[in-house]
Amino acid sequence: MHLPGITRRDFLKAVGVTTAMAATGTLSPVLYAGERRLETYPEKADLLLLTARPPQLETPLKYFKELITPNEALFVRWHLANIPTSVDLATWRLVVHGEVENALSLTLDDLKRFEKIEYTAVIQCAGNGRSFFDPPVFGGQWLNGAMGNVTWSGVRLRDVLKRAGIKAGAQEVIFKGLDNPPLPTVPGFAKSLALDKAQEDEIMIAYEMNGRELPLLNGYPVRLVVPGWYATYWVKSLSDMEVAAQPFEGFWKKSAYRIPDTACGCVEPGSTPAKTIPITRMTTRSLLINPQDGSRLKAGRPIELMGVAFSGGYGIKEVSVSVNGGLDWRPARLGKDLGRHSWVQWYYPMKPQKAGSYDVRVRAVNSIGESQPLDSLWNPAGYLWNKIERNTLIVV
Ligand SMILES: Nc1nc2c(c(=O)[nH]1)N[C@H]1C(S)=C(S)[C@@H](COP(=O)(O)O)O[C@H]1N2
Ligand SMILES: [Mo]
Repeated sequence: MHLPGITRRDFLKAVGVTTAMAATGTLSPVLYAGERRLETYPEKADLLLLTARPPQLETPLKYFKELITPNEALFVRWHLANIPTSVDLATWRLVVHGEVENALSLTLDDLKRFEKIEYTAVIQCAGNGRSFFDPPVFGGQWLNGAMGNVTWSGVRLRDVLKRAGIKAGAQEVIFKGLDNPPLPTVPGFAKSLALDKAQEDEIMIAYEMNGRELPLLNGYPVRLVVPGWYATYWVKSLSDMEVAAQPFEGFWKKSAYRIPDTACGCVEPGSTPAKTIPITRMTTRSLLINPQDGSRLKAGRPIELMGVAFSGGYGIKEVSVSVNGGLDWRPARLGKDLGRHSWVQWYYPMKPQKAGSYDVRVRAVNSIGESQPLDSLWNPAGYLWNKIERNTLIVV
């Protein structure tokens, strides 16, 4: 929603204060976006706190210097305040029911008997970068830290569905986790995939992140992984899969996580789209990670810029860098290729001779030619952020 007549700073304050009040019932001025506290939660590193109830924690950019984001540093996002605080594997089951020949109730050990698969994939919240939209939009005011690059291992969703035996005429699979709404009137978190998508080779029920069990806040004991698509589909602490004869009409599909049904997924800033569709695949992005925006450098001293680039499942073909505000672009060198769902690190040598302020921009192109816009493409929910960002490096 567009808020006319409110400055960006007022808006961020308003959002933050509301969130803080929801969390604690009191006014806590430290919680507004742009001035966030670093917090340590169980199994997690020093992450930036967006909201405490439900926990929303963002990864500081320094962690993206690594090709793989450590489990402790991966961002956290829950929609509902009643999140699982412990899971007992003796009683935990993953159930499969609905339009199936054999309903299943699987222990974690049962699940681990299916063939194990593994790949590296970017996980990114659909609202990553939302705080940069202008005019501002409602929703979690993420900077760029609602993302990470993780090696996932687990089993194919398809293999589990096959064991259950899908009945003819079934259309979708509906996924639910262990989290519950705080009030019966609030819809529980559930997402669905059409059966043909659900049966793609790569869709995973993951029980490991980077070779270790999932942190509780990231969905222990298992979560769905839908590589290339935004994380809203990556249902955490997955416990219930229902094969349904009808398309799923739950709140999180019908009303939330929708984008304008236009070629760019965007509309005129501040306007309401005529028609919307569910968000799916991630846009192509590239970011400067080191040195960070605003850093000071010494004139005449060579430095290597580095960052990351990724796209929704098509790999990165090239990354170019401009150190003069977009006048000249030169190719960056790409690092190790961990597959089309992973991000790739890019490197670019810079030797600023003159003192002054350098406008540094990065642009990626994926293997099917998708790139990034110069100006932000606006949509009312603040999704798909992938504008070519402006970074300022100050040379002294
Ligand atoms: N059960 C459950 N799964 C969920 C959510 C949730 O609220 N409940 N949020 C989704 C959204 S919108 C995001 S961005 C990711 C966040 O995953 P992470 O906390 O592991 O980073 O989880 C997804 N899966
Ligand atoms: Mo999200």
